[in-house]
Amino acid sequence: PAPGNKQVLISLSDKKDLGILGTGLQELGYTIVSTGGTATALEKAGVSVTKVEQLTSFPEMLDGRVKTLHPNIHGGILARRDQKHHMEALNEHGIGTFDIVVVNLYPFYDTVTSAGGIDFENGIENIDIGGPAMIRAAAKNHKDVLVVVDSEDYPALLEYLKGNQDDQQFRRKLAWKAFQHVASYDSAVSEWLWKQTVGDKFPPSLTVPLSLKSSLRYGENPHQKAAFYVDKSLAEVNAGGIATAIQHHGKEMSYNNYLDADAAWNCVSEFTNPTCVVVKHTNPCGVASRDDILEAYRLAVKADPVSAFGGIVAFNIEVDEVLAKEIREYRSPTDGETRMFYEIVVAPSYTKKGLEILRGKSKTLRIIEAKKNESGKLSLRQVGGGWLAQDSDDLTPQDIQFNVVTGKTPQESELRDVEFAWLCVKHVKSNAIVIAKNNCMLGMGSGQPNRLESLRIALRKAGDEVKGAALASDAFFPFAWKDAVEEACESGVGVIAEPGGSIRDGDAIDCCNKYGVSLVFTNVRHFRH
Ligand code: 93A
Repeated sequence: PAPGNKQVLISLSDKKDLGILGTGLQELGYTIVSTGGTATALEKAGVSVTKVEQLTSFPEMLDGRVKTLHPNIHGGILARRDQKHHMEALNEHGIGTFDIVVVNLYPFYDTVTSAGGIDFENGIENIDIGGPAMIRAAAKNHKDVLVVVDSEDYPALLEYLKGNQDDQQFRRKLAWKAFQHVASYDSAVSEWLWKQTVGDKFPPSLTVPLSLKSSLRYGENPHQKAAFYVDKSLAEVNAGGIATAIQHHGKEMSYNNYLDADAAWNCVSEFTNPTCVVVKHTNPCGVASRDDILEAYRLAVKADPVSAFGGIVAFNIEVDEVLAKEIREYRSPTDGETRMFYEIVVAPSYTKKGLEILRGKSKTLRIIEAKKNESGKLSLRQVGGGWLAQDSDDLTPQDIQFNVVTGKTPQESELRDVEFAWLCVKHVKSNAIVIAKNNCMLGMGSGQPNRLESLRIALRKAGDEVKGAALASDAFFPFAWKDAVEEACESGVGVIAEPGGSIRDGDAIDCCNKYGVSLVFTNVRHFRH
């Protein structure tokens, strides 16, 4: 272009808002250079375009593999405006500079994860080479080249161009975003290639692309800074889970809120019947399933009203007007007066009226709508200097054989209680004991360094209701078997479920036989550290 002429390079797979961008740039006097499909789309929108081929004097070749990979393009992006010899080199070869580069990449992730999948060759063809090259070049030279990879930034770009100030912060932010875009793209390609090599087998290739969702007010404690990142690959396909949940109302979610909401949502999602789970400090302290969700809610709170106060309430069914009223009005079973107070309500959906009523409960109550987590996801935890990876604990009671090992066989209803208690205990921090009856958790003990202590806490919480209930233990009773199993039997439970596998299993069986309690071995354990 003639000296002083401003030039922009646009090459987009996702052509959202392209017309607005093209028109805006044309009005600002930019010459627009584009690749095949983008040029066609711009012309359709009434914007005049110079085709890349006109600049390169080369046709798009090798089925489009080589379109923009040419010195006439990359020279115009990469030349340092403050270096005389760079500018002289451009002049010598008749290359014009680019002031703006707008590119987004072949939709690789969507394509390889599309329903039915695609074959290997097709996957390979969807790896964008020229696009990342332009984005990286522009981001490197962001001091003089604005780089845009996200259509949401078009308005800000046009605003910026209308002003006369050169804001280097704005340019740097765009460059940061550009490298994030390319990095997450390359992660997706590399993970896909890894899967093509080893299948879905463990260990996975761990290049999880994270993007900052929000800064949090503070971490676990007010003196700790904190932020929340989402797994970009999952967010892009709008997968379930707390990270992609919608907040309808209330105070901003805190670090601890996310942890607790996640725990509550994961637990309640396990159940198929209408269920309410109350969580405090990541442990379910009340769980109940009933055909009538109002009753389930009341029972879940009643299991431990003291802990439920200020807790998180989660449902696996829609919150309607009636349920919302109950949540708003329900008074603490401890004094029958104080209205229950919660940090968060989580549910898969809300009716309009239900939402309205909950909004009226308090200004701060966080109302969260979440989609069910997909199974088979990777779970990551940080330790000093590294990460531990495991696949998620997706076992359901249907996957488990409940083997009766005592003379006494549990009744049908006791077996159902065992299954219910087993589902609950999976979500309680180890050492974990859960006592349940008639689809309702009566007591739980969590996080104690010995199982006996957890047992005693659970028994105390269950009180007199323990008689004939089912008791589940997330792992077998070890050396203190005598104390623990005997105390459980003496309390009056009807059936005990535990994984078995201890060298003292025989003693546990003898003890249960002596008390006429049924013992069921599950052969799997559910540690949660
Ligand atoms: O095939 S490529 O790897 N080689 C290139 O030279 C090239 N130049 C642009 N991919 C290339 N692109 C990509 O084409 C861009 O990243 C963009 O996603 C897409 C736009 O193509 P079109 O304008 O023909 O729709």
